[in-house]
Amino acid sequence: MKKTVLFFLFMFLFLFASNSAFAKTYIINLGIVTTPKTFHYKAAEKFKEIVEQKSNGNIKVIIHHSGSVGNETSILQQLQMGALQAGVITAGPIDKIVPAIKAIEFPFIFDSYKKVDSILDGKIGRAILDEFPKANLIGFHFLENGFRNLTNSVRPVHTVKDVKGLKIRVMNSQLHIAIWKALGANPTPMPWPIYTQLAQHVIDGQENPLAVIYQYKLYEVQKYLSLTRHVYSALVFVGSKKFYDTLPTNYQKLLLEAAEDASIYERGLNRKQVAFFLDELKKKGMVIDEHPDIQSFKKKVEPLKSRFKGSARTYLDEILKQK
Ligand code: EAX
Repeated sequence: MKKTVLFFLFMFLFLFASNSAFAKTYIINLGIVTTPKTFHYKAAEKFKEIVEQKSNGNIKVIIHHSGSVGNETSILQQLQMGALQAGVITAGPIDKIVPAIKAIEFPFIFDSYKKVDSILDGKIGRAILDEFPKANLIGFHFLENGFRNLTNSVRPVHTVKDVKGLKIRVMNSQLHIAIWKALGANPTPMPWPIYTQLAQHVIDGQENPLAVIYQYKLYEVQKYLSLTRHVYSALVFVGSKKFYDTLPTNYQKLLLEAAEDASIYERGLNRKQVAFFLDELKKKGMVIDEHPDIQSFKKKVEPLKSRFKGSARTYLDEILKQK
């Protein structure tokens, strides 16, 4: 009799322990480098809300913001090792480990949100996200930082000639360094944030979407803004493959869907406010060139295409073909 009870007890514990989907709880440490004011954070917050609700609290998401767990390059490394489980990361610094993503970072290839969405949510976007596992990462979904614009504290920039010699902070990416070299600047890669370096004139300028320029009060230290919209800056919901592979499939699916919903939500929110940020930056007294001579910029970066190899080249060619 005793033996039977023990047997059932053992079987129960065995089943309970092996059926992790119904017993086990998980923690997702999610890293971002920006503050709670930003769209990166709003997306992370939405993701947390959806994941915790749909998993009945069995998956808990902890958001580490403002670079408290390191810069974007470091977050990516921690995701590869499994020390962090998720992040909302700018495409720029991802290109070192997922080179295919360079295709969407090429200057002046997007002129509308319609094209952005059709590429990023279409076949090419999918193909790029599918290359993340090779780097021990999961590419959950694309969301949005926005079109990047140039600011500086030295002079108004209307044509590419005005860029000459400006010391511009760029993201940690060979492509972004190459772009600004081609434009005639003196590019310096630095991790975000960079307010102090701008205030102390270690650098003359930087480039980011209007939301970031406003939320980080860069108008206090940058007089000139040119609406160059030179690069569409995507963000990516990135996961740790090491962690993801330990999850039961229903939870893997849940994370994918939550990242998608949070991304769509964030893009809508972000796009609605672009005009507001431009207005605010005007009110703050920035000198704004709303129609810089984009053709002069385009000509300088065109030759960079020839440096693109492999899938980055294939995807870039396809993007250029699409209207
Ligand atoms: O996600 O480093 C950067 O310039 C990024 O655009 C951003 O502000 C951080």
